[in-house]
Amino acid sequence: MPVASTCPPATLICGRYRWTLERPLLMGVVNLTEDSFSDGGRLLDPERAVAQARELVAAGADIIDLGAESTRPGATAVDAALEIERLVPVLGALRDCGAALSVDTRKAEVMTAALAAGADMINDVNGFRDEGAIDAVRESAAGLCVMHMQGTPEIMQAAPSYRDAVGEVAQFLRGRAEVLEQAGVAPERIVLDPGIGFGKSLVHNLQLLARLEAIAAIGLPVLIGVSRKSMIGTITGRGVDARLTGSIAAMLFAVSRGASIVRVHDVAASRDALLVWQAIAEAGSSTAQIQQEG
Ligand code: HH2
Repeated sequence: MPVASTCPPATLICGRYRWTLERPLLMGVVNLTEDSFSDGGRLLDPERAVAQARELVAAGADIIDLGAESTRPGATAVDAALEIERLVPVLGALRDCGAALSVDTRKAEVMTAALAAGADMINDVNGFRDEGAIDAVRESAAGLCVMHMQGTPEIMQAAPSYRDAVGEVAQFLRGRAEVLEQAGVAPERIVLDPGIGFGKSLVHNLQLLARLEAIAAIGLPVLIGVSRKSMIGTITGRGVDARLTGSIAAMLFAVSRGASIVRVHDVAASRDALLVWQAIAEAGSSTAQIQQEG
């Protein structure tokens, strides 16, 4: 079944959660890794990870994205057993934290374990291309984030190359959504992500953000992760810990071009920025309506 080609579906289903997407959703990042580029090593202790997740929920996160393997450029792979060992206790402790629980993994085995431990969403930077990945998720009710990545984290930033980055990424995402739907996944469970920084140069990242409508036009909700990424560092000259202002600028641009979910490290600041953006955007659309009616 082809995916819809106009507006995103009115609802997004992620396990226990169902959203109507009238406002952008905030996904807060918690990395249970040694080597993530922004918070690696800080949250390996499950108690600290749980406390950090609870803080992000209190600050306004709708979704907590738990990752147990870094996907930063050059990162080394972690085996499935270790990912599961890191994730399962934290999922259990956060089950009633008040936000949907997403697990960032490429491995079918980890997806199965995460779903059994209560995950509401699986976020796959490899677009459910690993063997068994679709079978692991098809019969659940979990939301599925399909991300585009050229290459693998080990080599993806060596020489990213496209004829037409926006067209190729859109084609890939449309194709993966079709494969999932053909496997029996309801479109209301699917989210698409162009994968900023995953096998892309600065120019590719900028083109994808500038023309994000082309991805949104596929007709499924779009997730964007720009928070603290190297594209922000390259443009501003700032280190990882000083990229908040640049990250917020990119996030607001993305929501104005159709992103429905934003993946961020700094939830409190992002929430405030989104609230202000949304108040202005809503006033603009009601003024346009009054003028039309008049
Ligand atoms: N970015 C990262 C990881 N997972 N998932 C989606 N859907 N979109 C993204 O842009 C995305 C992602 C990289 O960020 P982070 O988790 O902070 O770092 P690391 O991969 O080093 O753990």
